[in-house]
Amino acid sequence: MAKNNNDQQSYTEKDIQVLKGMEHVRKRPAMYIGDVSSRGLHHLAYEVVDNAIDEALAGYCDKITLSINKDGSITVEDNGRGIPTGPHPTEKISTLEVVMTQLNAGGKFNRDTYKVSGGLHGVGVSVVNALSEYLEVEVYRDGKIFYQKYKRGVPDKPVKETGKVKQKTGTRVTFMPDKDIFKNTLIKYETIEDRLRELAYLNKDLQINIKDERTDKSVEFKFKGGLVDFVKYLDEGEKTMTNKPIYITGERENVQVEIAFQYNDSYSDDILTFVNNINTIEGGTHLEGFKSALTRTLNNYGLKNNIIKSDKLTLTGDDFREGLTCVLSAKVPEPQFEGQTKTKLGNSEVKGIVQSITGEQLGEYLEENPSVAKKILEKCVRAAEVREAARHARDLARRKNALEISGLPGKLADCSLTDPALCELYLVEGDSAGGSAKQGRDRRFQAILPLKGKILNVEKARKNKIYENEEIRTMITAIGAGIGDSEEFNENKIRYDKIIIMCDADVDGSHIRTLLLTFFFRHMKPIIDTGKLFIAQPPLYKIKKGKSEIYAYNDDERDEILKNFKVDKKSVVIEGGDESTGTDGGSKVHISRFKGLGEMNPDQLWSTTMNPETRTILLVTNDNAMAADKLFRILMGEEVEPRRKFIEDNAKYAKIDV
Ligand code: 28F
Repeated sequence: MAKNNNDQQSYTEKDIQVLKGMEHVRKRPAMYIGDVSSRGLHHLAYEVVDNAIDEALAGYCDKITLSINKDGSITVEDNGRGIPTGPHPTEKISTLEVVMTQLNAGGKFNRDTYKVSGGLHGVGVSVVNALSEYLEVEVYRDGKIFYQKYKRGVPDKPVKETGKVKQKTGTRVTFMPDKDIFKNTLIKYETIEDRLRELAYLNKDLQINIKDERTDKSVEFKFKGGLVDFVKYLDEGEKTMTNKPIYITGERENVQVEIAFQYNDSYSDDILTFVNNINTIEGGTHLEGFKSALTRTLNNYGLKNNIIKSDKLTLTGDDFREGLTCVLSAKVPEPQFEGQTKTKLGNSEVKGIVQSITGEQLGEYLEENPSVAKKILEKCVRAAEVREAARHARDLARRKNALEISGLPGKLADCSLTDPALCELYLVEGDSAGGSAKQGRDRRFQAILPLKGKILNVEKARKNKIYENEEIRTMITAIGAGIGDSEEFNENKIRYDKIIIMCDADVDGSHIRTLLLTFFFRHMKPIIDTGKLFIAQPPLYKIKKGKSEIYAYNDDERDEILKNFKVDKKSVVIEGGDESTGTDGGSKVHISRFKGLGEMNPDQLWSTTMNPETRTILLVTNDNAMAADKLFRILMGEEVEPRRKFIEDNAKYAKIDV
């Protein structure tokens, strides 16, 4: 009797503990999923998919489907073994319930897959459960269907057997993100598609299907070539030097390494790295190992075969990466993630492992394919020659600059404070808007750099052209941290905490914005990675009634304001920049459309677009480096056909002037 009582008591204690866990997740969701913005919301879906991927990595699942349902809920299903449903060895309830409701339950059991510790992934499906209005799980196992439903992480009833199945095994989870937790619960199809495509490339032969029941969009991924297909996809439309990517794979000390790469005739490189299927945007030891082996192996081969003449010039790592497109995927048992966004691999042993595997296999490849090897090496030598010429041009430019007193470009209206943490730099389209911004700003912490006309399209230009370009040089000097990757770019020298692109809200403005984004993405990526790049949001309309003035930032807002003014929309005609009027049975309503930033007077520009108290600025993130890279190539690259297709596909959504 006493024993029973004890059991009863510990069971309730456990219950309370579980409830407390769920409460904590709901109280501090950001601790578990990073944030409650769109990023965190999509992370819920990835978390569920990750569990299915783990089952695939364990070798028991080859198909995963995700659907975004009409009501906004998400269903993920796999054909794995199904989460075990029998009594849990220590918890007295179904293992399924333990997995779904107890924090870190997945981690307690060693599933022998490459689980992710730290970072955002791998928090467990119980976190998704806690942050869902409701969640339903169905397990197909032992010829039976098991079912349980939860509300905000709390089970409705015990796990129940609801039916029978023949042969079928697997797990199916449906969840509805909780509107009390997330600012916006709208799942974006494209975001899901980008990540799941990436996962399908990273896990070859795995079938991943997506269906959006709201729009009937759907796609089915299955890539037999894995990373090789991934690299081909990234280089779609590029002229490449090899007819298929070089593929390297190996395993050492339980670390699996898989790499595919090739060279195209462009001047930028694109290296995507992953650890346990997570995009390591900040790189890390795996990337270091690869770069080091690539440089050494190609350099040795070039010297040995007299393609590199050692007395003439020395090649740098950059020279060996010009035009390189590469995907590197490592599977690491206990990854340590570091860096600003916890996406930099820290495990020191991985460097040597990737380096030796790459060195050996690339060495063999070069010996076996001498004509390809020669082509690659000659390209690297050419890159070095051009780099030398560019350095020469830069030296000249620097000497010219030294003559200026402060070293800062004359066009820059700098702020008076010097602590970078407090300062902002506005990059402004055009001299007239630049003038308004200079007058309207708070000169203590806001610096203004007017940029005239269209800036250079860096996607089409070689490095020396980029350094020679006046507008670009001015930006580099103003920002103060140099240009290029970590070797040449010094994050600590960035002179501003925010760099804000301010362009007109028209087609030209959006083109200039894209050119600037391309520049930052290709040549100052750390600015994006550390969350320092923003886009200003100037208003489109000024609506005036009597003494009150309201600004509208888009057409919907304009209509909303007109509604509040009780103006019959049909009686208002809005044309170009003309002022037009409507009536609500008395005083007139004036609507003016701003043609450009230059049209606003300094006060208006300050109060609508620059005042930190009232403005809205959009943060430029690099959540999906791959998608961004592809987009920039399409929009800014040489190939006309993919660009035309992109514009046609997106004509309804975006106005892009290319
Ligand atoms: C739709 C999302 O979550 N799939 C999953 C499995 C399979 C096993 C498992 C998952 C064992 C005890 C921790 C089955 N048989 N899809 C999914 N498929 N979890 S999640 O085990 C969980 C561990 O608790 C599984 C034998 N071993 C493991």
